[in-house]
Parts: sequence; structure tokens; C-alpha cells
Amino acid sequence: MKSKPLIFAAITALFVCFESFTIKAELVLAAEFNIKKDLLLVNFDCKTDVDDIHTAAALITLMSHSKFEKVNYHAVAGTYGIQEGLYVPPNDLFQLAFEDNWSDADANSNKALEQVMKKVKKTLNKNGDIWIAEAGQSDFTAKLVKAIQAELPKIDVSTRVHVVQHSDWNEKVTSPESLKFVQATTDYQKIPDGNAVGNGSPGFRIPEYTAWESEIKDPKLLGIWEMAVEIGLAYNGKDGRYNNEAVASGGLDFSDLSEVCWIFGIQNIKDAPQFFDEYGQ
Ligand SMILES: [Ca+2]
Ligand SMILES: [Ca+2]
Repeated sequence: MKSKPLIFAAITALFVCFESFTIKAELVLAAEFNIKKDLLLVNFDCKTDVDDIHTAAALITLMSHSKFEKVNYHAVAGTYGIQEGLYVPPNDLFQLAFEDNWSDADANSNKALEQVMKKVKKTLNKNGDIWIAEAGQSDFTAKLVKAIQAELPKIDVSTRVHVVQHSDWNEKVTSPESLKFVQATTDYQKIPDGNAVGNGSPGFRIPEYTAWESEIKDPKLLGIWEMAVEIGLAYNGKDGRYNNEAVASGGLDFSDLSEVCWIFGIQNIKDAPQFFDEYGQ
């Protein structure tokens, strides 16, 4: 009878081993982004909603986490479509958060395209894929795809360029030709809206939420969040810009990060508190 606990222990060990193998296999399957060779592009319109500003802080928070610190990423500001209204200048924040990893399409769209193409070419030539999270419209992506087709005609854009969009409004204010073109040429994925909780993608819009102040311990990240919240409050609803009620109430809106979570296979995050709990540091 002495061997009974041993057998039990062996079975338990086997079960634990099998279970952790299953979890790992699921993670690999869910995350199609290949950290070793792919490029993540995050396109921010910054017009006129201030939520992109919070999304930028959330993006660098995620990219600073040990799980994602090796990700090759690049942010582009000013990738707006045909919407009316004023821009929310993100330059100080983007410089602090992303340092060299961003381009300013608002100041000079062609120069931004050139800078992005340099990274895109390098990635595609080394067999990596391009993943684009649209924090706004797809007009800049349309330009980018045309440049890829012209400069790298052998690349199959429909399997190598993945575009993720979560918002009906972003699609509506992309110029119709650009939207049609991007949808027809790339691997275009429409996901559930990141402004709502419980719809299949994370919901990162939360009124009256200030707990990030204690969740973020890293001084640099804390400074970035403080600046993002300050810019958000300064420009929200100002001079005819969209009035984001979550931001106005002292909360956060980084809804566009739901696309980045989708790309990395971490779309099981429910909401902002869970995001800070797991990835705040
Ligand atoms: Ca946006
Ligand atoms: Ca939003």
C-alpha cells in the first residue's frame, strides 16, 4: 500500500505537466505575431478624440513588459482620414514614450511613409509579417500598401500584411477608396469594438478611473501616464473636438489597444483594471 501515494504523485505530476503543455500550446496558437521577425505598426489619427493619447501610454506600458520588450514596433501619428475637426498634438508624449520608434505623418506624411517603409522592407525581406493596429482610419495604410506593391512587387500583401480595425466610425471616416483598397488587398480583420466590455475583445474605456496611479510603479511609465492624462484633459472637447465622456469624468480610454491585444493573442483581458493588474509595473 506504500506505493499508493507515489502513484498518486506521479499521476498528479503527469497531469500538471500535460496541463501546462496545453496552456503553452494555446498561447502559441493564439498569438500569430512572431516576436522574432514580425513588425507591429500602430497608426494613430489623433483627430479629434483624445483616446489615442491614452492608447499611446498603454502601448508603451505593454511594450515595456518583459513578455513584449523584444517586439519590433513603430508608432505613426497623424494617420487620419476624412473627418473634420482639430488634431490633438501628441508629439511631446510620443517623443517621451517611443523615442525613435515613431513617425509624424501629420507634419509630413511622405517623410513618415519613407521612414515606415524602411522598417517594413527590412521586415518583409527577412520573411517577417507586418501587423497594423489602426487606432484610427486606414488612409495611411492604403499609402503604405501602394508603396509595398510598387517597391516589393513579389510580396503577397494579402498574406503578409495584417490590418486590425475595431471601430465602425474609423471605417466610416476613412476615404471610401482607401478603405475598399485596404480591405481588398490586405489580411483585413474587423474585431469587436474596444470601447465596450464583454464583447469578445478587451474593453478599455472606463469612466472615473484613477487606480493606474498606484498600479504603475516604474517612474518613466508613470511620467508617461501623467502626461497622457494631462494632454487628454487639456484637449478633450476643446475647440469643437469630440467630448470623450470617460476622459471628462476623470477616467481613461485606451480602446484602440484592444487591437494590439488581439495581435498578441491576449484578447482575453477583460478591461482596464485587469490590464493594469497584469501589465502595469
Ligand atoms: Ca483614434
Ligand atoms: Ca474610444
